[in-house]
Amino acid sequence: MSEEKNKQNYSADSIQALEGMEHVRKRPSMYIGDVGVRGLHHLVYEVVDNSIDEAMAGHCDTINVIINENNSITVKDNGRGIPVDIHKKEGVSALEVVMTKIGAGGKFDKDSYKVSGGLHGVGVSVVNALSIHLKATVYRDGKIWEQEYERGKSLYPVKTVGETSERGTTVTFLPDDIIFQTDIIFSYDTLAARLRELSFLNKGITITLTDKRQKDEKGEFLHEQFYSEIGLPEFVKYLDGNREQLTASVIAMEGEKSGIPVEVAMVYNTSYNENLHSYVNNINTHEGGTHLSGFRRGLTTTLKKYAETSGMLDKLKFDISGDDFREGLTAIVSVKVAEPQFEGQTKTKLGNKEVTAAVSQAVSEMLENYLEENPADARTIVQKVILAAQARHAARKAREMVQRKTVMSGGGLPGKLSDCAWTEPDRCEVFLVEGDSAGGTAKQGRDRNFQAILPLRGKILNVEKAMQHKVFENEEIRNIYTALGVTIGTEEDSKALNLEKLRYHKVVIMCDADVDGSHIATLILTFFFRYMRELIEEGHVFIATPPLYLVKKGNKKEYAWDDKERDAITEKMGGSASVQRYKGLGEMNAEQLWDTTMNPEFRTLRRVTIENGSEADRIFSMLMGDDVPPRREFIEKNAVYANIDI
Ligand code: 0RA
Repeated sequence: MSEEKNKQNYSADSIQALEGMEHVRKRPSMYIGDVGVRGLHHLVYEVVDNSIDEAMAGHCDTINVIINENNSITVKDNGRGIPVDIHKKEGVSALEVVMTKIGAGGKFDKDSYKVSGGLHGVGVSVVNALSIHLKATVYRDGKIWEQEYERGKSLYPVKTVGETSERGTTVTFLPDDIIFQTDIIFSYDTLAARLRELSFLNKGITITLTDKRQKDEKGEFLHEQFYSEIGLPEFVKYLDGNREQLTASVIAMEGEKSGIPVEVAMVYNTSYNENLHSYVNNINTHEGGTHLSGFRRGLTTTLKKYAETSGMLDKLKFDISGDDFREGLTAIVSVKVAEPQFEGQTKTKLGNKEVTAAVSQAVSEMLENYLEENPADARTIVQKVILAAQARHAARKAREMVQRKTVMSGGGLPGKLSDCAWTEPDRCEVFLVEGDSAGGTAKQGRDRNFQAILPLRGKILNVEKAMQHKVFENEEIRNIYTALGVTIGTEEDSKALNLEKLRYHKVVIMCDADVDGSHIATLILTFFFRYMRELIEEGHVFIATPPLYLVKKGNKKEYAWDDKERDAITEKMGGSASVQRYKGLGEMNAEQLWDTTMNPEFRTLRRVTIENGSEADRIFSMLMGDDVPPRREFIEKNAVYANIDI
């Protein structure tokens, strides 16, 4: 009877398990965010996070990630190996439970401090459910154990397949193309950026990435190793590699406050940009939250106190604001929170109240010590803050002008804007077009009901190198603010955006398909990234893709977006087809521009996303900064048109 009951329980549980796995397949976005490129890469992070947890618990120091030839992924670690003994409650191997039960991960080891975990911390079973095939191999207790699955269902009970003196876990999975609405192709750069970030956030772990799809000149697979001996201070140096440091050393601390592990590293540079990156349990919290507030508070109070007692502020006629302390600052705040509450639009804002004080105290202590021990650096920093405050006063007027103009909607629109007839923002789009002549063509070609055109004059200001007040004084940039209906600024945070009155839900950057055009697109993107980041994060920013060629024969006309396409069309039309290379939008007439680039039925708009905030920051500082060699290298590596995958 008791056996009978057990059986019943077992089958009831396994039905539940099945339902869980089926639910993942029915509603994958609930578990991995989306079923596009981002969700696809998320699968890798989910598996790697399990190995990171094992490393954080002190049982593993090496993680190898391999992109296999068929775009399956292998993640191998040298940890203790997932347990394979029979799980008492489930009646099957613990490995099978971990792999096939939603939310089972980590259940066995309550004592271990499990703080990592992907965006949703859902566990490897989710990856299994979303894979055509997955194989788990465990090296443990002298034996090699194995189990395979198809779309989350085990193909056989866990079995031994050999003996070993090694320890560890290897997982190989091939994502299911029925689930994903994108090709199953992994981006080396995207994975590399995340693995590099993880190695900085978790010092002492060796993480490698190998791409078996690509060989270098020597016939070896593309390969990189990520390892950071000291963690965040190295991360800061890496991020600021293209900027000029104000002080020689990075200010860093690591400690625990109220049971919350806090790590901070920061350095001032000579730029005018603020670069704060924050993490909770290795997850980038790009909406910030309580840990970031704590950092700001600690920074402001400590620096202010130091500046006041030093007497350097005595002649200052105006207040110093929070912003001023962060101009030219690059900082990383990383905390580990046992039960993080994530809030905000993208669930990347930390809500746990107790964290603010912990981080604020940690930062105050670290900074006080640093300032005391490095008086020369301290003076340099305070001088920089004073300069920032002076510039802010100059900027205030400019900013108020932007605000005043933006508030008067309708009448206050820029003269150059050719607005659309409809007024519902979710139906409307605005094209930012380089130059008046292309602007004229776009104006003729558009559907004036829902498409507005804002021509921009030549190269817009490089905001990477400009002081804030210069940015707000710039006419082209002011036109962008007013045309979009976006307002800015509080005293505490002058760049705080208000998107409530956004007049168009699609903001399309339309530039020539050549080197100059991509430079201008990059300048505009840099502006959006530094000053209107939420606009990108909320998915409003797009890049238009005009064709490169027109292939004609008789009255047959076709467009081509690259050389391969051009050759295919030429061949299809049979010899003697004529090929016209578009050098710029200006060479197209209004009808052609509409057909190829503006008509929603046929055009391709590329939505701009930020895959990795810290890497995007580094790339913009490199592309738009003073240093030429790294920029040239990047552009050469990324072929003819720097295709910035941010
Ligand atoms: C729980 C308990 C133990 C190991 C693991 C989890 C583990 C999970 C993963 C996932 C990827 N790599 C991993 N490595 C280890 C072992 C507990 C013990 O041996 O006492």
